[in-house]
Amino acid sequence: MTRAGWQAESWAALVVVVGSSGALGGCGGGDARGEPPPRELPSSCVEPPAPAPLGVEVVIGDGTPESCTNEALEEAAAAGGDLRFHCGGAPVTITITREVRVRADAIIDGGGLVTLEGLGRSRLLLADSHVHLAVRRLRFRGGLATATDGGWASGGAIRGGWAGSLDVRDCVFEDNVAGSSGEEGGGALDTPSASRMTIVRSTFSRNRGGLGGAVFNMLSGLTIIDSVFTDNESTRGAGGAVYTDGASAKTDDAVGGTIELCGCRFSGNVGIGEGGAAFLFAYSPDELIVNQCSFTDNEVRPNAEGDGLGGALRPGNARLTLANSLFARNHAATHGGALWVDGHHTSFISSSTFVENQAGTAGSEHGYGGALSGKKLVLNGLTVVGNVAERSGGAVFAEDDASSLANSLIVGNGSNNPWGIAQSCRSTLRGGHNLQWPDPALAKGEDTRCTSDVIVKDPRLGGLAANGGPTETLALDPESPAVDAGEGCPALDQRGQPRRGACDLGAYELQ
Ligand SMILES: [Ca+2]
Repeated sequence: MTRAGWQAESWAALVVVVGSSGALGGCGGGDARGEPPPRELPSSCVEPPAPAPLGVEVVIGDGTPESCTNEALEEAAAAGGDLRFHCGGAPVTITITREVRVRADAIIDGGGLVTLEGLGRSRLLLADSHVHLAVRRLRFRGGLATATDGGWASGGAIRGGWAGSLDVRDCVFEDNVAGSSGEEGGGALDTPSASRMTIVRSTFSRNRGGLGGAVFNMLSGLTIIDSVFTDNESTRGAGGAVYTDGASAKTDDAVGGTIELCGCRFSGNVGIGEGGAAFLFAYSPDELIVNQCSFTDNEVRPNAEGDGLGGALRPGNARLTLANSLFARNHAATHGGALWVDGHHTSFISSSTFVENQAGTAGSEHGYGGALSGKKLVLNGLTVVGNVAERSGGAVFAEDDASSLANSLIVGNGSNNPWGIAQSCRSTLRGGHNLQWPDPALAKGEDTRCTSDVIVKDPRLGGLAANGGPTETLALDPESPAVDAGEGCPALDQRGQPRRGACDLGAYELQ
């Protein structure tokens, strides 16, 4: 692993998030001691501008399906330009038995009619160093990464070029495979270092990679917008669908990059060790941003050491701003049923819903944080319902005294330890304006209050449902004690609706 950031980490520079609810003003709690407040995330996903046409039009094929061949595509890709296909009006499949080398900047547009099919024998596209490659309206299927020129067997469908860029829009990736050894992966896509990967409105299904079942991104900026990841699997390690290791070319300088996911759907992905859906590792001052995403039914299985951390998400080693997202029914073999974070930097998590996630397996001695586990957690405006930890902290397992919880609903969470303690929270957190139910005093061993001032009442919540906005939420009954009980909530609720009067507890504002 390229983990230079571990050494570069200066504990002295780490800022502890201080204070009671008073420090949690604005959008989730800035820090009086100098840490900037969390990023303001946009209320709808912003698509990055597409690369401009290169001005050299290249047509592949003469109008017949037979003319659209591996060789014809190779010839066009070697010279680059604005490549399009002329293969007749019907969908066409081009079998790729020898990977297509993209040797100059290219925009390859399949027009929604072209499938590149590797039959499980060959990678589909490989870009040279410094090449800027864009693909549009293409389907990539059955690619297998091969170690070309001694390079890594990463990126089963496409391997981007070092110090170049890879821009993917309106594409489909199915059943691509990569990563036979070591630090290889990205069943569909791989970006080597000093590059940038952009993915918009694309779908990834059943891809498998050693690390990162679908996407592997090394020391490069990454933006994924409005894309869907279903049933991808990492076969040797972290990141069932997405794996990142750094967002900028160097890990030990002051230049940071960004890894951003917005409007994405992760469902049924399986990872090993860390991050059932996504392993987002970076090096501060890199930043991690997750907005308006849903993570449902993802799973992280144990690695050789027995760890399975973050059923959906395992961010790490950089500041995280996560908002307006849903985590439902994810499962971690050990800790953090939905999310586990190492706590080297602050994680701001707001206006999000965590439902029925699970940490640990019945009968196991592991299982901390049914929904959330980690350090330096700044939690504001969460609805955390029906999560289960096998050992401790059915809702939140905070490993430190710096984490805080505000304006949140902690309802019906449980822990299966024999003492009846820590059903919802491992410890009493900083912060205020929370509701906890059922009454912690009625637990067998007397449960911990998540914050000292919790309201203990039935919150009268609805079930998980489409209540407007990009992700599902749990609605509040107008008679709920959560209505107007908050202070200093994020400006918008999970759906993007404004607060009405005093803010309501949880991720949903009654309108
Ligand atoms: Ca209100």
